[in-house]
Amino acid sequence: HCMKTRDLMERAKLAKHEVSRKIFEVMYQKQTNLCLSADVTNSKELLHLAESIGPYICVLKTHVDIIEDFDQSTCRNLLNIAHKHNFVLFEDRKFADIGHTVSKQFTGGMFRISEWADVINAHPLPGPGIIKELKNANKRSGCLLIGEMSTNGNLITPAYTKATLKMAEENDDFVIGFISTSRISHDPHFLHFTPGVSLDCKGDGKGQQYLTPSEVVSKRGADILIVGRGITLAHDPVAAAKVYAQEGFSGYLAAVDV
Ligand code: S5P
Repeated sequence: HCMKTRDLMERAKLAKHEVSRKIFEVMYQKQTNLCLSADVTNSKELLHLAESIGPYICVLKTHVDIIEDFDQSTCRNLLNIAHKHNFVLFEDRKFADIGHTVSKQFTGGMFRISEWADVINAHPLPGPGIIKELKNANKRSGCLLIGEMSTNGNLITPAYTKATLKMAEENDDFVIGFISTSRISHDPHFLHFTPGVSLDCKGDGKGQQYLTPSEVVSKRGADILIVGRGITLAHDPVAAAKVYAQEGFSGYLAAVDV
C-alpha cells in the first residue's frame, strides 16, 4: 500500500475531477512535480517565463492582479503556451468572501478567471457557501482549499485544518486538494501543493518561511512544490527550474507516504 499513492497513473485513475486527473497525467508524462509561481508584473515577462520554463513544470501559478498591462490576450497567449508545453494554469486568487461575491470575482471583472484557469484556490474561512458558489459558477476548474499557510504567525490552527479537510471531503467533486505545508489527507486522489520552497533562503524578511524541496516532498508529504523567487530571481531561471524539478521529483518518488 505504501508505494501505491506514489504511483501517478494509479492516482490519475482515482481522481474525482478532470483537472486533478490531468495534473497526475502531466506529472507522469513530464516526470515533474514543480509548480512555477510566476509572480511578475508584466505580460511579456510572464509569457517569457511560461515559454522558457514550461517544459519543466506541471502547473504554472499566476497572480493576474499584479500584472500592470493585463488584457485578455495575456490569457490567450498563456493558454497557447500551456497547451504547447502541456501544463495547467492555476490562478492564485485565494477567494475568501461570501458566495455571492466570490462567484462574481471568479467569472467577471477584468480577469474572467473562470474562462482560463484550470485550478483556483479558496480560504475555507467563510464556510461551505464559498465552495458551493464557486462550483456553481464554473465546475470545470478544480479548487484547492488553503488548509495551512507558509507564513510566520499565521492564525491557522490544527482544528481549522481538520475542518478544512472535512469541507474538502464533502465537496470532492470540485475540491481537488490543498495548499498546505504538510499532508492533510491520506486519500490519494487529493493533491497537496506546498509553497514556501527555496534552496537558498530561510525567509524573505516579510513573513515568508522556506523549506527545501526535499524537506517539503519527503518530510511534509507534498505532491507539488510551489517555487517563485527561487526560480524567477535566479541568475539563470531555466537552470534553477531544472534543479528544483529534479530535486522535487526524485524526492517524490523516494518518499514513503506520510
Ligand atoms: O501559504 C502560502 C500560500 C501561497 S499560495 N504561502 C505562499 O507563499 N503562497 C504563494 O506562493 C504566494 O502567494 C507566492 O505566489 C508563492 C510563493 O512565492 P515565493 O517567491 O516565496 O516562492
